[in-house]
Amino acid sequence: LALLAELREALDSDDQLVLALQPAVDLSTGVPTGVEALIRWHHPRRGWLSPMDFVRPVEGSELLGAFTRYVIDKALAVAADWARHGVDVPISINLSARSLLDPRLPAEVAETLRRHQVPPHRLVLEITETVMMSELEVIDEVLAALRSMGVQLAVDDFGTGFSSLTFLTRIAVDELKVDRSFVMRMAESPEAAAIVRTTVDLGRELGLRVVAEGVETADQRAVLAELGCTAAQGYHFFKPMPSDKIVSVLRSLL
Ligand code: G
Ligand code: G
Ligand code: MN
Ligand code: NA
Repeated sequence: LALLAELREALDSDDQLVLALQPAVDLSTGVPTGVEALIRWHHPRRGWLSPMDFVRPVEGSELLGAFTRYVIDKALAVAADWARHGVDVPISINLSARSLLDPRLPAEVAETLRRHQVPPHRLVLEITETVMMSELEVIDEVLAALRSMGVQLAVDDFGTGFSSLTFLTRIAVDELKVDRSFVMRMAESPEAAAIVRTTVDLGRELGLRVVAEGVETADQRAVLAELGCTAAQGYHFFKPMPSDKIVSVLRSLL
């Protein structure tokens, strides 16, 4: 595939694949609780591409390992830069399911943390529920190894996995991210509101952070506060922004 050949070049060129950064904030104080890294590709001919345009093909290719290492390296470089500016919020990255099948991942993460001198707890790996539900032993082992290093785990798109919650008893996680589909419908749909409330309660009960995603309006923010949710992310607070903008934004909020 031409796209994959071009991506291989992009991974070498170092200036085409960039991270957009979106803070999540504490709903009562406005202080950032973390920042999510979202990859974008500045393609030499096609302009800006969204991860929707290329992550799928990468996941099915032999480039996945190199791509995952690239994202981890860039994100930890960003975290190291923040530390130099006295900013110490955690950075979250989105991991493809298949990258968790690689038993070398924990050692690669450990090496990258050391190289950038970033403490492991500053890194949050976002994983979708579907991944965590798969019974594959190697995924459990990879996640357990990462967590025992001190890296944090978040369940992304929580509530969209159409299945049991048993994975929460199998794999210790630190954070649940309420999928934006529930946040969007919360005001009209009692079901969506109940799911958000239940997730917030579950998080409190299990001692996990809960972050509501995709908050676009002040009304949604108010409903979340009523439901007891303490942290949120979305265009209402910040759109994903370039790495050269974020330090000043974070410093102004901390
Ligand atoms: O950033 P949003 O722009 O459109 O991201 C779309 C989707 O791509 C989301 O599901 C998000 O989790 C995913 N995504 C964003 N960045 C990365 C990345 O670095 N790696 C992987 N595997 N997925 C990503
Ligand atoms: O799957 P994941 O939750 O990682 O996807 C995050 C996606 O949501 C990214 O594409 C990001 O750009 C997008 N996003 C972030 N905030 C908002 C928001 O307030 N509204 C919408 N519609 N999308 C958002
Ligand atoms: Mn995410
Ligand atoms: Na999500």
